[in-house]
Amino acid sequence: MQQKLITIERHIAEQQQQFPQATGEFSRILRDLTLALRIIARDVRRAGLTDLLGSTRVVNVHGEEVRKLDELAHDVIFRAMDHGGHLCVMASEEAEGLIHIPSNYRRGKYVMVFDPLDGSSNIDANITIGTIFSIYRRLDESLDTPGTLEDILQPGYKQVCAGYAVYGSSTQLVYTTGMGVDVFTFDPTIGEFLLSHPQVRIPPHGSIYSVNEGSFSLWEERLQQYVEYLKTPSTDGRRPYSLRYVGTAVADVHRTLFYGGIFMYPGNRKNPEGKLRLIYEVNPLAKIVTEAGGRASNGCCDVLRIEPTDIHQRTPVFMGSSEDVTELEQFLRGEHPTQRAHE
Ligand code: P6P
Repeated sequence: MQQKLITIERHIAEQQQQFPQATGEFSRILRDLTLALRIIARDVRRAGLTDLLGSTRVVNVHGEEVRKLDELAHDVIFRAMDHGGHLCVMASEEAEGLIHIPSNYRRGKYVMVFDPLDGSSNIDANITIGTIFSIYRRLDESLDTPGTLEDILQPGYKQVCAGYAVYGSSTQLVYTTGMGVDVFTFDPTIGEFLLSHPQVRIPPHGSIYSVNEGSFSLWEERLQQYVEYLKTPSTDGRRPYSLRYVGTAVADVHRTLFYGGIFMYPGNRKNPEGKLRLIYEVNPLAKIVTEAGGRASNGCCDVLRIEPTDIHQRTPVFMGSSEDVTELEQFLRGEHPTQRAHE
């Protein structure tokens, strides 16, 4: 049967009808955000032609060189979102502290955190990159004062919306408001995101693992045992798994969402907390994976329950098919049957 032609605006409006008390403010946030994503997608696709590649020679708060597209994406999102009257504060990978709404604009009751361009190191090689975002309600909705750090430092389970855009062979927008995960594919001939994969569900287990195995020697022994287990042929044919690693979290998680398996960015002896940022990378991706029936763990518990203490704090993360993440946690506890045989 032919899929109904539904734009993301129509989809948001239909979802909103299920919340009688909804004011339409939330729909307008997503409308403004999708405008920013369309602009970023356009510039990403032309980057090679309009000298947007390369670096600004500026170093961000993390000591990483800011790529021109990083800076552009950050500015586009800020300019699309700052005047809508829906947000009281924002935070971004590209900004050290809180991003306040200019005093000449009305503030709203929502908070938005985002990674404007995830995968920056891949830009010059034309490898898939993405934009990640989360939306929360402010802690005290009776206020119309500027949002605070506490409004930003909310645990991931409080997200009212989470999603990402992935600039790959096509541009797709994946988002959830807690009623499942829907995927929209951008049609540049009409400038619309059209619903292409409604209510995506992640397979309960997969046959792909995704990790930078170059750090193997720095991992704790039980994680080494888990990855060796994945690579060891099994009599039921479920193993060995295949290794797929793009090096852009959005791309690796997007593949995991559709094909199943497990994506990992673990801590190691040099970086015990790993590399990925909890608030604007891990939590939105974890919300998507969890809403699609998967799991997202820091190795021992659900990342969405972590109480953040810093805007840019990092966390180890293991996310994907529920059975794969559960088996990983079993290994890290030293309780997998194959480990008892060794120990
Ligand atoms: P590594 C991209 O720079 C990023 O922040 C994530 O998108 C990605 O998963 C990770 O870094 C890749 O890091 O150390 O494997 O190159």
